[in-house]
Amino acid sequence: MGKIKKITAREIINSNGEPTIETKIELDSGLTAKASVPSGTSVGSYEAFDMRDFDKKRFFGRGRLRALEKVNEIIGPALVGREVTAQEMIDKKMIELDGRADKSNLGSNSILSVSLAVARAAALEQKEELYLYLQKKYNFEKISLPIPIFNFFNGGKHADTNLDFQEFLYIPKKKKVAEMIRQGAEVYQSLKQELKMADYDTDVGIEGGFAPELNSSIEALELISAASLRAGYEPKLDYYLGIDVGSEMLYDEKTGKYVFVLDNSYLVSETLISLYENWLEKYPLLYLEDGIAENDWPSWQKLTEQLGEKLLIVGDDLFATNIERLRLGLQKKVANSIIIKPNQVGTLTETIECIKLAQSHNYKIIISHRSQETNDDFIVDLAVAVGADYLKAGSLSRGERVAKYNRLLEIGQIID
Ligand code: 2PG
Ligand code: MG
Repeated sequence: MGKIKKITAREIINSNGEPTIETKIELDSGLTAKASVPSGTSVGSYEAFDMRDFDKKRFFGRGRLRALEKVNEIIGPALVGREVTAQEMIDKKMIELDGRADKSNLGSNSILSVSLAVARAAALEQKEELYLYLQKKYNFEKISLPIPIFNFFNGGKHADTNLDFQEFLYIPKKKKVAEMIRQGAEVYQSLKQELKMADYDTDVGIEGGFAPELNSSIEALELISAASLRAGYEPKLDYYLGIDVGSEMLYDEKTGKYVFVLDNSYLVSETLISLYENWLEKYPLLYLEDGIAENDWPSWQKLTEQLGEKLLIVGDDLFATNIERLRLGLQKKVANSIIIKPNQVGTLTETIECIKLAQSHNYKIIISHRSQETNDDFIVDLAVAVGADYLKAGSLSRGERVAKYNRLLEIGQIID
C-alpha cells in the first residue's frame, strides 16, 4: 500500500495566459502523480473560493503563490504518511483544515489540486486506469462513455464578439465515441467554411468555438444547422443543439430584465422562457443551461414546468456542484440535469456526493470543463467512472479542449 511521502505545488500557465497550480504527490513506493486545476470566467456566486494573490506586481494580482504556499506548507505536511487510497479521509482532513464553507482559507484550487492528484496516485498504486479505480471505489453501477457536447460559438464573457449567449452547443446522437468526435470535427470544419463563405471572422474564443460578429443570436443556430447539413448530418436524426445562456451575466437586477444587446431585446423571465419555447419549435434543441439567473427560483420552476418534458433543463451557476444548492433545487422541483465541475466545490469526495444525489433523482449528469483550462484530463475519467450522460469540454480546437476529447477517444478505444 502506498503512503504519501511528499506533496508539492507550483505555478503553471493556464489557457488564459494566467497562472494556476499544479500539484505533485510522491508516494513512499516511488510512484508520483500530478493534477492541475482550471478556473471559470463566468463564475457563479455559490462556487467555492478560487485563491489568487493580492500582489498587483505579479500577473496583475492573479498569481498563485498564496495557493501553492497553502499546499506546500499546510496541506502537504498534514497529509504526509496517510494511505493514498483514503480519499474520503484526506478530503475530510482538508475541509477541516480550511474550516470555511467556501474554502476561502486554503482555496478550493489548492485543495482540489491535492484531491485529484491523490486519486491519480491511488489509481497508479492500484495499477488501474483512473476511470476504473474511481468507478469501483465509489460503487458506481457501471462505466460508460458520455456523449460529448461541442461548443461551436463562444459569446458572452468568453469571446470578444457581439454574441450575448455564452455558448452555442452541438450534440451528436449517441453512437461510438470515435464516430461522435469525428462528426463534431467534421461539422467544426464545415462551420469554418460556412463562416468564410459569409465573410465572417473565423477566430475562436476561449473555449475554441468561433467568435464572429453576427447579425442576430439565431444566426448562430442557423449557421451550425447549415454546417451540419453540409457535412452530411441531419437534425434530430444525427444531432441536437444546445445553449448555455450564461444568463446570470445578462440579468439586470435593477430592472429584472435580461439584456440581449445584439437582438435589441430586454426580456423579463416569462418572455425569455417563451423565446426558448419558440426556438424549440424551430430548431432541434435538446439542451438549455442556465436559462434563468441563479437566484430566481420561481422562474426556474416555471421554466422546468413549461419545458422540462421536452428539454434538458441544466443548472450550472444554479447548483455550483454544491449539494446544499442541489437539495434546494430538488425541493423546489427545478431543472432535470446538472453541470458538475469539481472546482466549483473543491474536493473529489464532495463532487461524487453531488453526482450521487443527482443520479438518485434521475437528473442527467454533465461533467464539464472550465473556460480557463489546463491540459489535465481528469474530468474525462470522472465522466466515464460515474456513467455521466454528457461531457462538455469545449470545441474541437485549442489544445486544452482537445486534450479532453483525445482522452475520451483513448478510453473509447479500450471499452467502446
Ligand atoms: C460554463 C463554463 C464552461 P466558465 O459556464 O459552463 O463552459 O464557463 O468556466 O467561464 O464558468
Ligand atoms: Mg455554464
